[in-house]
Amino acid sequence: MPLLMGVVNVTPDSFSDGGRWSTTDAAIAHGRDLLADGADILDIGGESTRPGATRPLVADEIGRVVPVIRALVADGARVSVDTMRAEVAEQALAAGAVIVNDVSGGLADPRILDVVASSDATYVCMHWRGHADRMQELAAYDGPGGVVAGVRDELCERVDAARAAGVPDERMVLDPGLGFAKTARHNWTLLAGLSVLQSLGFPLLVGASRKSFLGSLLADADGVARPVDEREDATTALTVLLAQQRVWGIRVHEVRAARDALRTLARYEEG
Ligand code: PMM
Repeated sequence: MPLLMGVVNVTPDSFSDGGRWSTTDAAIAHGRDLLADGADILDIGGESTRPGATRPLVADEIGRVVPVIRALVADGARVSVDTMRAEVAEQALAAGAVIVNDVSGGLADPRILDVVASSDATYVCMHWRGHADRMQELAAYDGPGGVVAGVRDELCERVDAARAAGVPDERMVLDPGLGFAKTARHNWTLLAGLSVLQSLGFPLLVGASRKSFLGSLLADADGVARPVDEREDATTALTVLLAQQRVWGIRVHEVRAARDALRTLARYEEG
């Protein structure tokens, strides 16, 4: 079964849980709840990547994530840092994080690849085309093979960059980056074409939890999107489908529902 990565956004403005865990104490308590719910990994982030978000100062991002990482590592958690910045990754690794989850795949701050290379950390390399303030303008995939081939080819370029910096293949995980420079239709096409990305030979992480393509799928009769906190059942359905595709990891906000779904699937597969 895939690993469950529970999200701890230490941010005032994330789309999915904006502000609920923005203090150090609230974030640590939330991380502990996610562990109790069955998270394998806690993904701690201090920068919101919602469309249109403004970037925090580096020092503020470090101040948000490092104390939370330190406390949860001390509890025995396997911690990932969700950052695009080399300096934040460096401090997070020093605080005990063992995974660098870089939603920019090394494009936002190429030095992050050197930081990963000189550590033992796993590198999650996500498909990305630009910062939140302009990513929706970049959602066009006109080449042959459409979005699936486009994402595959651009991920391969990022893998080459990571290799060139010295990150070994065994420490890389790829992520299609649902919602990042992608329309709802692109996200569905990528989900249906995951096997193409899997054929690259790297483990895959997928983050679909609560994203807006689920809100539009579940829109009401007037076309009003289903609110973020009412997309959990659709998220859980995708958790089961992704587990059946044998992805390496699934990034979710509600770990208990995802864990229940994986336990059910595992028992079903046993027969
Ligand atoms: N999505 C978000 C943030 N970080 N990291 C990875 N690897 N994959 C994702 O799909 C991803 C991510 C945005 O969602 P959030 O605001 O709920 O954290």
